Order: sequence, then C-alpha cells, then structure tokens
Amino acid sequence: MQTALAYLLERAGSWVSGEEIAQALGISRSAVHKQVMSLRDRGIRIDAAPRKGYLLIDDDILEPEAISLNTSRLGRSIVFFQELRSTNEMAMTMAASAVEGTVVIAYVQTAGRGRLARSWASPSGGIWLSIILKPDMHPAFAPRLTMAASVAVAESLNSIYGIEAKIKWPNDILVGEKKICGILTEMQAETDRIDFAVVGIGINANVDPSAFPENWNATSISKEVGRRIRRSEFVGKILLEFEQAYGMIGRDIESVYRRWCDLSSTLGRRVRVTSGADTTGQVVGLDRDGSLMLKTDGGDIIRILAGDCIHLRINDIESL
Ligand code: BT5
Repeated sequence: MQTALAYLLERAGSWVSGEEIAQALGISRSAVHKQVMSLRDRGIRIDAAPRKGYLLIDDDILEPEAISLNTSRLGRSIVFFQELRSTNEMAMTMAASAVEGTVVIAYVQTAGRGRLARSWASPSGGIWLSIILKPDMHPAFAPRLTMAASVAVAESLNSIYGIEAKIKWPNDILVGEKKICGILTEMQAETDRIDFAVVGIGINANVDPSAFPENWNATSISKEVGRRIRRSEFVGKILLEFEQAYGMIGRDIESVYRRWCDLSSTLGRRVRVTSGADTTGQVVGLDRDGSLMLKTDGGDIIRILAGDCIHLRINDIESL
C-alpha cells in the first residue's frame, strides 16, 4: 500500500480515520492530510470530518495510483490527463523517448481518433488509453498487436462482467452487433523493423450510448451490465491480459491466434469489405498475420490485409 488514495479506494464507501491510514502507510497524520488535500485539488471527491476521518465519495477514478496493476512491465509508467486531444496522438509524440509499456490515459479526449481520419467520441465515463510498445517485430506483423489487444479486451469483458463480447475484423469489439470498443494501432517503422507502436483502446465503459448517433450502433459496459463499473479495476485487468498476449505474439502466435478465431464474429459471415474497392463475399478464414480470407461472390478466394468490413444480414454458412 503506497498512497492514501489507494488505501481509501480499498475502503471506498466507509469512513477511514487519518490515524488508520497513517499507520498503514507508515507516515504521519499530517502527511496523510497533505495527500488528501492534494487529491482534492486534483478534483477527487473526498469528504473529511472530525473524529470520522476521510471518505472517498466517487470510487470510479482513473488516476494512476488507483489502477489495480498486476503486470510486470505494462503500465509501470502511466501518464494521466484530465483532458487531452487524443491519447494516441500524445503516445506517438512521446514514444521515441518513453519506456516500453508506458500507458497514456485520459478522462476525456477532445479529438479522439479512429482509423482513416475518422473521429472517436470520447466523453467522460469511458476508458481511453494508449500503450507504447517497442516490439522486435517486422512491420508486416503489426496487425498482431491489434489481435492481441482485441483478445485481451474481449476476454476481460467476458471474465469480469459476463459480457459475451466478440471481435469484428479488423478492430472492433462487439456485443451482439453493437460496438463497445474500438482499437487503433499506429506505428513508426523502417522497412524491416518497427521503431515503436501505439495500441489505442477506446472502451465505452460508464457511457450512455444513447447519446451517440443511432447508426453507430454503440453500446457500453454500464448499459450491458445495468450498473456503473469501477474503471480502475477493468484497466488493470486489460493491461494484464494484454501483457500476456503481447508476450506470446512474438514467439508463438498459435494460442493468441486460436483465441482470436474463437472470439471472431466475422468468421463465416457474409460481409462487404472495403479495401480500395468494395468486395462482397463470405469469410472463409482468418490468418495468423491478421488478414481475412474472403470467398468472393465470383468464387475467388482473396486475402485482405486491411480494410473496413460490414457484416451483412444473410448469414449462410452452408457453403463453407
Ligand atoms: C476505431 O476506429 O474503432 C478505433 C477507435 C480507437 C479509439 C481509441 S481511444 C484511445 C486512443 N486514442 C485515440 O485517439 N484513439 C484511440 P474506426 O474503426 O475507424 O471506427 C470509428 C467509427 O466508430 C466512427 O466513424 C463512428 O462511426 C464510430 N464511433 C465513434 N466513436 C464511437 C464510440 N465511442 N463508440 C462506438 N462507436 C463509435
């Protein structure tokens, strides 16, 4: 236990005396008081009352010391912002001099970005974070970073909240057909090696999806589970799952690839893929490099490395 905030979080909802915190942290009561005052200055709502001590009012906070970290490298450095244009933009700027595993996180993004210059709505209540990576990897394998992140998020949604999340190729996490998370991997690379990569993860956590345009077909964790979640806990879980998956993709892709296929909502579907031109057909496979194998309506089997994909309604898997 290192900070008053971490201690108060553990006891969220109850009054905790300054004496108790001071003892647990091995510091003086006035040092505890100082920490609490500075937390309040940062906008964290903590009540204080004589004889009762301190009470953390809102436990859904994302300050670095609140995040439940069990990782060995990822998130050891967390750069936190109340508001930022985009965590990916910031992470790309910082990456060259940052240590691998640095995480950039913000409560609100004012210019959150999706792929192909699209924008990503990032109101307060979501999880908007980016992870800086320095993988010893050929740029052609970069889609594996998105693969690992997708598996980490989908499995975490499932294991913590019982949400049956699936992966829509190439970078969405869906519940049913509704988007709960989008992933944006960007990198700087030479022809044969990646200098650094940034994996951006946007999750509609405690967000009301009815505030978004209907045609986005969005959902959120709070909508799915019917209550607000504690985001600090979920961020810790995703970072742990991602660290494990990331550790595997460099040497043995098989386990992550298998889980990615099992979680795919695109495999077997009739889709329209836009990658330059539009192609309609049936998805007959997913490959270890992250590509999609499409049996076109003309009968050819083609491989698509990147693009936008729309799931079409008729789901005829008989011809597989
Ligand atoms: C993505 O793009 O899905 C990648 C989104 C990545 C966002 C994270 S947040 C942290 C990090 N920092 C950033 O600046 N970005 C990353 P794409 O597949 O292009 O989907 C974008 C489309 O999703 C938009 O055109 C909208 O239709 C829809 N959309 C936008 N905001 C959304 C939201 N919050 N929830 C669901 N759908 C959304």
